[in-house]
Amino acid sequence: MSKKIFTPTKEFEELLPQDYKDLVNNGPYNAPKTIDDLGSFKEITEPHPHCAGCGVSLGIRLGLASLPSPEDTIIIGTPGCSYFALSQSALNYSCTAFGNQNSVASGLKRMLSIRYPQKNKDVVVMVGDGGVADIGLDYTLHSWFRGEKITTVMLDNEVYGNTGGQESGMSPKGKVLNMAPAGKKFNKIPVFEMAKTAGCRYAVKVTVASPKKLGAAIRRAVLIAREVGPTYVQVYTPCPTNLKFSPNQTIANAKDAEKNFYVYEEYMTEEAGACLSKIGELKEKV
Ligand SMILES: Cc1ncc(C[n+]2csc(CCOP(=O)(O)OP(=O)(O)O)c2C)c(N)n1
Ligand SMILES: [Mg+2]
Repeated sequence: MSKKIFTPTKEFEELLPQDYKDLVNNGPYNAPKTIDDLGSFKEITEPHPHCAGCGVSLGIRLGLASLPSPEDTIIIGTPGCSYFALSQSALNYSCTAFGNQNSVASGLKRMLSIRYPQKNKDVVVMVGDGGVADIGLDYTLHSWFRGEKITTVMLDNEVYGNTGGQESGMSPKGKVLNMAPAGKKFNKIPVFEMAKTAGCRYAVKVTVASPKKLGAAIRRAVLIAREVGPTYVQVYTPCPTNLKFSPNQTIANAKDAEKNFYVYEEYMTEEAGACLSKIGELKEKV
């Protein structure tokens, strides 16, 4: 997509809402931004109806601000809380039936590679933990086995947030939730470890309490997916509503998690590392 597509004709310029004008004049399209630029440009995300202190919406905001080429990115989602922010963002977005996001993303990526062989068209799956670890697990794993050049981002709030609090495969063992009163019977599914063995060339585990690390992870994951193969970013995005903590404790909660069960981890294959070195992406330590 070139900037021409959303630049209004002179006659309509004054009629457009200020938000739109800001996006055209000071948005991230064709002028990539990073986490460091937040606050100085018009972001892709719009006001959305997420709960106060929502970790998922923070993860989305930081993630979208880190895309290397938002104008050439398509986000693939699936039902869940993330839908509400992503569907109102100024990006190409498509919501799939629950769970089949990585199949849709695979087909789309292949089609775009044929249609635009000279261009980078980034396909990024951005969905909840239930979407990846439960109903979509087989589709997700198979897209990794097949080596599809897509990025998968899991927004892990450890619950089915959108449907009122059922347990997810990513809920911790013993967790009591609104609709899991007896407590979860088994451990968090090790999707991060599975990503490595299933063929992801790059995988990161990070929380919303480390925006720079999160931003670098998304950027690197997208760049590696372009050149090398599937990539995975698992983001801890705690949910005050369902995990029952005060909305002003989201970052503190995530910081705490970083010290015990959500320790930052970055994995990359040799080929992925070589790809990042070649484009100068490994210079900055994160
Ligand atoms: C095929 C199908 N099954 C079930 C649902 C109902 N459903 C919508 S969102 C959701 C849970 C989403 O949980 P998660 O992926 O963790 O996202 P969150 O809402 O927590 O961000 C479920 C079960 C659906 N929409 N479609
Ligand atoms: Mg969830």
